Amino acid sequence: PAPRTVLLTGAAGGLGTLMRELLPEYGYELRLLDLRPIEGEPDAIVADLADKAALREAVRGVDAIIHLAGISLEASFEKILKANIEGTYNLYEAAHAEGVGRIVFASSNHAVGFTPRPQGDDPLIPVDTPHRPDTFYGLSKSFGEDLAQFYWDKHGLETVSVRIGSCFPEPTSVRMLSLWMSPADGARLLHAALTAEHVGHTVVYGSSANTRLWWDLSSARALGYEPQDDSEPYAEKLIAEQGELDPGNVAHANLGGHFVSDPPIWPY
Ligand code: NAI
Ligand code: 15L
Repeated sequence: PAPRTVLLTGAAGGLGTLMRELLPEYGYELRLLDLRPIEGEPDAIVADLADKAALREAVRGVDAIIHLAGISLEASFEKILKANIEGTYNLYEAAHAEGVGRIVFASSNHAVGFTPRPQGDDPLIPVDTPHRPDTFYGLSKSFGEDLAQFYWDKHGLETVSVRIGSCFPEPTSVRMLSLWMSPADGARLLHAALTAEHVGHTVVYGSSANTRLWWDLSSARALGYEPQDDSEPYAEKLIAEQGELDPGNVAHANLGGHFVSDPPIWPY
């Protein structure tokens, strides 16, 4: 049966807020969790991923989990270790202990951020390209994907790891023209990841059907994902403002963009 009750971790964040609005239309009942309280959501669980007892209780009885919580930019290894590496492990342990069947894991393009972006007639980046994290942050996403593979092989806990590009209401850079995932397509992809049968551990790229796509969406489409959006209408204005990407600039040459050289730092 299709999952109905879904735990959404990181529900107070940017993506969590967008998905809280869009996913109920697909019939899900969301249980929300975040480190921070969420205005207008008194039932949301306020807990740290470090709190194993709180996680056990939070996952109890849900059909699936969408795991967005964690540090979403670059930070010290110690911070990343606590929130993203140990935190994701704690969540998987809780899910396994409570018999939750599936997790959709918010991985990132930064797990493979040092992969050169395609230029000219180069092929799209395949989903089985080797991990090439561009930051400690990206390294934690590579770890999360391996953790997901391990819990599938060892315990039969399924995961779809979504290497999200840039999911924001609009693309705001020339790089994002290639990586943008509209919020509506984000909800479509999460819905596909929750409902496709027999996913084992599947890795997919998360973006809209952008004209300037850099990566191969076929494993996402195989889940039933049919993206409806394309960043191209934003291209003319962004390129006029920012110029075309310069292949000689290291911050433009790889999938991870400026994360490879000058990553944005987590402010907390
Ligand atoms: P965000 O930073 O806005 O939200 C992350 C949320 O996680 C925050 O509300 C924060 O309070 C919570 N959090 C952090 N540490 C926690 C902990 N120890 N315990 C409980 N909650 C904790 O990030 P955003 O943009 O919403 O991203 C969500 C997820 O998707 C992240 O895992 C991020 O790495 C991933 N992602 C997002 C992309 C995007 O375009 N928005 C692109 C690629 C990956
Ligand atoms: C990410 O992984 C970040 O969480 C998000 O804030 C964006 O910076 C995105 O990658 C990106 O590469 O644009």
